[in-house]
Amino acid sequence: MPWRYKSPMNWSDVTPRADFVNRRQLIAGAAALGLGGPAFAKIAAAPSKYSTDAAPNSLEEITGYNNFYEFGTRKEEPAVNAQKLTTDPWAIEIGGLVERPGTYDLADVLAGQALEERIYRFRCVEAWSMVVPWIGFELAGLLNKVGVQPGAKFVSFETLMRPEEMIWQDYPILEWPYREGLRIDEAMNPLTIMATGLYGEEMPKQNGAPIRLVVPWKYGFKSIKSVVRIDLVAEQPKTTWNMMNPQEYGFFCNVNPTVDHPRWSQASERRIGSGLFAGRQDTPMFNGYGDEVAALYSGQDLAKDF
Ligand SMILES: Nc1nc2c(c(=O)[nH]1)N[C@H]1C(S)=C(S)[C@@H](COP(=O)(O)O)O[C@H]1N2
Ligand SMILES: [Mo]
Repeated sequence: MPWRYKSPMNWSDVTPRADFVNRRQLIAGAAALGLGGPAFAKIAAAPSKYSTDAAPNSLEEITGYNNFYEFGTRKEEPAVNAQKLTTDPWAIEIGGLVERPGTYDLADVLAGQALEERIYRFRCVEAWSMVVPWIGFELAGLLNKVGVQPGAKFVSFETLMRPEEMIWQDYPILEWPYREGLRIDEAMNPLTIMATGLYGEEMPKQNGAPIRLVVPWKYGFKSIKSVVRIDLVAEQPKTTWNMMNPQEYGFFCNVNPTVDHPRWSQASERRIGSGLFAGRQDTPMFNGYGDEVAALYSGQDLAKDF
């Protein structure tokens, strides 16, 4: 655990939902009056029925305790090392079995997509969790824009490869670039978003600026950061952690308290931070999103397809 969490924080150090909501209203009000200076939010996003009522973690927690191996393996390293990353200009190459393949500038990727705030539970395979107020849009909107061909059964994603800025890409701690994948029905589920910000502001670099995937019913490592390539493919794509250790990390990686990691239990989780709801709690199936996603896996043995 990083130093930050060794000294207990005060209740006032976290951002309870009520304060957060007030802050958003303040921001909206300031924007309406034309007062929105650079210190205020740049992103307007609609609320969503998919958001949890759980209190979000503080901005400090979300941006200070990260997994982003391109910038180091210790939780406090990305906050420092990722500041080097150049995120403008940014483009995503979209290819494979699509009607309109091409290299899309970030502005083109965002064009026509409705940004929403999605306050999601986020559960890492390492058995810690947070609640994050993401800003993003449904991946389905982007896939429909580029046109999915009938033969496409999976979507694969890749992170930027840039060792000059991503200092750990010079070392073979993972097989670079970081890559992830989803089945097409998972990719099209309305819970699956491409996130461009959090807490009403642009995505912090350590959280995967300028655009990253968020799949809230799967372990956090599926939510690939700083995406530069998306391919629609017919076969199940290679994914980083599965390539690294297929015994420990499957392709699906659905949050499942009944299937333990070979080296630790997945039955419970440690909520990061020291807010009212911090501490250990039971992990729900599909991270609590079963109503939305359980049907995707009917007929599958999730102990085998872990
Ligand atoms: N490119 C890339 N994406 C990544 C990772 C990574 O190391 N590199 N780590 C994953 C893991 S293990 C987790 S838990 C989440 C962490 O996201 P957060 O730092 O925004 O909480 O990012 C995921 N996406
Ligand atoms: Mo993770």
